[in-house]
Amino acid sequence: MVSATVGRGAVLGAVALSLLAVPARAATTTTTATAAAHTPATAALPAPDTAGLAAVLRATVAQGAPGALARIDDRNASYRATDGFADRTTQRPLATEDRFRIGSVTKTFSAVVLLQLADEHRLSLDAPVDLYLPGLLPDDRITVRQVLSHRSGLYDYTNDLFADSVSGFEAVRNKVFTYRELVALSLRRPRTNAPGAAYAYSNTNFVVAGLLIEKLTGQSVRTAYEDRIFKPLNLRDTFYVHPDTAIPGPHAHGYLTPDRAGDPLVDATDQTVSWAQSAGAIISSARDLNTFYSALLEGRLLSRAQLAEMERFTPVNGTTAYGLGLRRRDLSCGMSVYGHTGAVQGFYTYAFATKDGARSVTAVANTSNNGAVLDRLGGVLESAFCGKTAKK
Ligand code: REY
Repeated sequence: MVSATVGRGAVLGAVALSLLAVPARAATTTTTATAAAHTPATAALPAPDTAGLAAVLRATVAQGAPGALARIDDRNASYRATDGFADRTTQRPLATEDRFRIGSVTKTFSAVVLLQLADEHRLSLDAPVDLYLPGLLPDDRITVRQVLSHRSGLYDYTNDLFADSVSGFEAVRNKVFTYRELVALSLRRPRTNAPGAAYAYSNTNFVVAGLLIEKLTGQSVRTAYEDRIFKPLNLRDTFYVHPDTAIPGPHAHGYLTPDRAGDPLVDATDQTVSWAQSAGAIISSARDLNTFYSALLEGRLLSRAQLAEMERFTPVNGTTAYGLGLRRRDLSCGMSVYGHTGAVQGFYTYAFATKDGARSVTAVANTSNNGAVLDRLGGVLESAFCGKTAKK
């Protein structure tokens, strides 16, 4: 079902009302749009392409995701769409309110905590990590900034853990690692580059970030996230439960796609995510991630100076750049959006917002290890920010 409401919850009209029959999965697509009665602050932005959004989710499910959801928030407006199932066993349809594992979107939260500490003059971005954590890393030239921008050269130990996706996952799903154990896994391998020399995405960097947070605050990362971000922004769907294995409250199940074509999906919902922790273990919802990125980009979490540091980007490829725990994606309509992607067993997430934070989108598919699903889901950014002008 695709429907729209305009005004603060008042149903004024249906923009595009249709029933999508998907007999094979008996799933529905629901788009609910709540647009502001007054001129939106993002007047320069085209209206989101809600039909395109529903089509992207349908295509994502067609590629093998049990379900997919998207939520766009545009100041007073909210557009929501879902397709497919939250749970393949009960066949409960996915809801836009469902909680999920956000994977590496966690990295922005970790970077925010460290940049707040920089605001408080308790951390210097250009100081070596060694100043705060003596002897942790074998190269005392590696700086905090290099770690947060994936330019440290620290090898990503998850390449080794998940060389075989299913057996690798099963081997760690109930494990509890210390941060230092994860760093030690990385240090068994040579560095990928000299400090600062190149961008190379590595979870090890944000494990080091977690250690820095704990060292500098004297608190667990959980307390730091809660006190500095979850509570001030009233993120009621957002949790850091490590080493607990369950997602609290209503949530999507996540299904890991095996490497061998034809093998059944693996329900990966319950796990410690200890292999990622401050690099990827937060649980949240689409509403909360939109609130988070809007607040961040509107300057409500960091000083202007630290936000500017976060937004100093290193090119990654033709359409992506990386700041400090923050990605930039350059869209076909010429606009750039800011946020992060996440991949944890069972869940792919995109969470991005405009530079001024006025419009944000979060999209989730409840499978992973499926490149076609990830590619399709990324189309949500074009629908959300480029509107109908998006290249298809
Ligand atoms: C870990 C493996 C991917 C996921 C990763 N995630 O680094 C971080 C992120 C937290 O960027 C797994 N892939 C999958 C494999 C590949 O097992 N053999 O896709 O579920 O979010």
